[in-house]
Amino acid sequence: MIDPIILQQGSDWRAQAEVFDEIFFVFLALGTLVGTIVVAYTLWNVFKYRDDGSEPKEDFDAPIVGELPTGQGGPKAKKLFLSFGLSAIVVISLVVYAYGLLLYVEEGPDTSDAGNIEITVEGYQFGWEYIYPNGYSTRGEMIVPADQRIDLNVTSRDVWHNFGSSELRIKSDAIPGEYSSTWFSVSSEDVEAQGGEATYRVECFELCGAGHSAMTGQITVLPQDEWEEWYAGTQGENTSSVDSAGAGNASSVDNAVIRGAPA
Ligand SMILES: [Cu+2]
Repeated sequence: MIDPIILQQGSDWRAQAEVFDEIFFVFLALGTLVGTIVVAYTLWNVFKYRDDGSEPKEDFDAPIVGELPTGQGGPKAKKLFLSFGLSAIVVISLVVYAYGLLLYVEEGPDTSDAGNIEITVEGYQFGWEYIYPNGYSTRGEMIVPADQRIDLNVTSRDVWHNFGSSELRIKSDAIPGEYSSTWFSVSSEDVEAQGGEATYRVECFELCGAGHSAMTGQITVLPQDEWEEWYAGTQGENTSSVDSAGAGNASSVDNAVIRGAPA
């Protein structure tokens, strides 16, 4: 439960995917543990209090609708309050813990000194255009550096879309005239693990028309120095008409040439 506070202050911040994986694991582990205890205790009681015909019928302590089962002298009531108490502690702890982590996911780590990179993501029927801080734009493929917080401002130029990458655990509405923001980061270890260039699939998560299923893209993460080199090469290119479809297509071609792969 101290985790979220450490996360927001420390420089050793984590990717959204790690945070979500941790929440998933904690809920899965606790759910399994509590479920096992409850089912085992129930089965044990079913066995212990089975009707073997030895108890006289007049002593039968039947539960009464609307009344707490106090039993004789109260030991059953104690158990009841104990189980309520434990459940409350577990539930409240989980709420506080998960909410703290989700606040971190919303806000993101404070890396203002490192100079965050802000990219505008514009959805259209049917594809994605990424506009970099210098005005350069690419289609289909977003190219970003490792170890850096990437801020995305997601919008659309026609209908409602939804920009997301399952692997990076990011997902954000793309609505015409509005900007919704999200962030992500990929560590250089992950880039290293994928052979010096990490790629993540991008999809549209809002049924937006006939080409919706083909509305995919890619996020490519390069080591910092390689990215800087690439980014320096985009300076002055395609800065005037990022909104025009023709220029966008041209940039996509340029991009394919530079990257040596189809965008
Ligand atoms: Cu779409």
